[in-house]
Amino acid sequence: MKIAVIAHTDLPLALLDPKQSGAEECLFACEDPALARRARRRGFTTVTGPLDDLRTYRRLHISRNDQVLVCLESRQDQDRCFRALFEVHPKMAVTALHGPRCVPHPRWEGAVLALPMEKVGAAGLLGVMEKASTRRAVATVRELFKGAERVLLLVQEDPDPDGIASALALRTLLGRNRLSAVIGSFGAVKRPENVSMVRLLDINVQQLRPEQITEFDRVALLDVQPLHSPGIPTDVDLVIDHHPRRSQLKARFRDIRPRYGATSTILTEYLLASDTPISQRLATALLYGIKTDTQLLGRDTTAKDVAAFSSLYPLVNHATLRRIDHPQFPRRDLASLSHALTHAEIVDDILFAYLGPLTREDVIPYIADFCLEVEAVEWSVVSGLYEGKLIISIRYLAGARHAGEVTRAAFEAYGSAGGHRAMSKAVIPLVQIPQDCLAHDSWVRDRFLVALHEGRQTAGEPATG
Ligand SMILES: [Mn+2]
Repeated sequence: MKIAVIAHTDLPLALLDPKQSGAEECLFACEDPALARRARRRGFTTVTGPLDDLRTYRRLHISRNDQVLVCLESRQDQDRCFRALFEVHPKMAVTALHGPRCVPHPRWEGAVLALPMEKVGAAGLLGVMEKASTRRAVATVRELFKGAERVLLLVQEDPDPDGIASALALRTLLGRNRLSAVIGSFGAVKRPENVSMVRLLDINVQQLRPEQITEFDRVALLDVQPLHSPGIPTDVDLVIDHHPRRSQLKARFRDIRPRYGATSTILTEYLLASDTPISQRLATALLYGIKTDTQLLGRDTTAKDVAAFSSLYPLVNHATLRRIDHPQFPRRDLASLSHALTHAEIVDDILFAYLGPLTREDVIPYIADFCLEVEAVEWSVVSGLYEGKLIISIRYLAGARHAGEVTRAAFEAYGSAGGHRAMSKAVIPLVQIPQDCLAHDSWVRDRFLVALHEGRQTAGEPATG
C-alpha cells in the first residue's frame, strides 16, 4: 500500500512519518519546490506540479489499493485538486484533512472522507497522554520492587493463562529472573491446555503453602484478589487485576480495571508504554492469556484488548500457540479411541461414542468435535470416564435445538449439566448413576434420546424414530 499526500503546507510532514507509516512508499505532491525538498528530506517521494493538472496525479503512479490524504487550506484548491485527481483515479480512497474554515464542499461527500483537524489532534493527544500515565505507573511499580531480594508473583489457585502471562510480564517489566521473582500459586496448574502452556513456554509456576508468603520481601497479586480463593493475602505490595475490586484489599500499588477483558491487556500496555522489549515467548503467553479470557476476543472484550492483541500478534510464535491450543493426544488413550470409533453408534443424525477410562479429560471434547465431522452427523455425544466421573461432551451442528437445554433435560438429575446452543457438557459422579445401569454407553444414549424426543414434542415438532 502506498500513501500519497497532496498539500500546500508543511503540516502533513509533521503528522506523517514515512518510516512509521507502514506504507511501502509515501508520496508527496505539491506546487512549491521548496516544500517538496523538505518532504524529500523527511523520506517522501515527491512530485511537483500544478494541483489542477492531470499529469501531476498520473506521475504519482497510485492505484485503487493506495490511500490519498489531501491537506489544502481553501475550498477552491480542494475543488481543483479533487476534480483532477478523480479524473485520473476515479475510485481512489481520499481523506481530506481540513481546518474549521475549509470543510470540503458537500458535492464530494460520497468520494471524500472529511477529517477535521481537531479530531486528529485529540485522538493522538489522548493516546500520548495515556501512554504518559502508563509510563508513570510503570516507574512507580519498578520503584516499589527495587532492592527486594525475593519477589512473589502470586496468581490464582488454579493458575490460568491470563494470570501466568501477567506474572511473566511483570517479571520482565521488573527486569528479574525466575529466582528473584517467583511465579507462585496455592494450587497446581491443572487444565491440560494450561499444562502445555507452561511446558511449551518453559514457565515455572511454583506451588506454595500460604505460610510460605513470609519467605518473600514483596508480594504481587496478578489476575486475582483476596477472597477469590482462601489464603490469598489481603495486605500486599501490588495488585493488577481485571476483576471487580474487593474492599478487603490493601495494596501499596493497585491497578484494577474491571472493564478490561484480561489482565494481560493491562500488562501489555505497561510493556509497550515503557518500551520494554517483548520476547517471542512473552508475546505468545500474553496473547494466549487475552485469547482465553476473552474467548478469542468474543466475550467481555474492549477496544483495549483488541489493540493489545494486535500489537502482540506479529511477535507471537504461532506454531507454539497452536500446540498449546491443540494438546497432543496421549498415546495411552489411543486404544480407547480406536475402540470407541469402531463401536460408535449412529442413530439417525446422532453419533454416540464411549471412550471408557481415560488419562486426560480433554480427550472427550476433542473427540466430540472430531465426530461432528462425520458424514450426515448433526449431533455428537461422546462420553468417557475420568477421575471417578462420567463426562459427556455434546456437539450440535444445526440450529433449531439447544444442546445445553437437551443436555440439562437428560442429565441434570444426576450431576452438573448444561451449555450453549452448539456445545454442552455433563459431569456425573459414578455414584450418582442408577444401580440398574448395565453399561454407561447405552445409559447415556437412552437418556439423551429421551430428552431430545421429549423436547421435540414440546416444541411441536414431528418426532422422529
Ligand atoms: Mn483474567
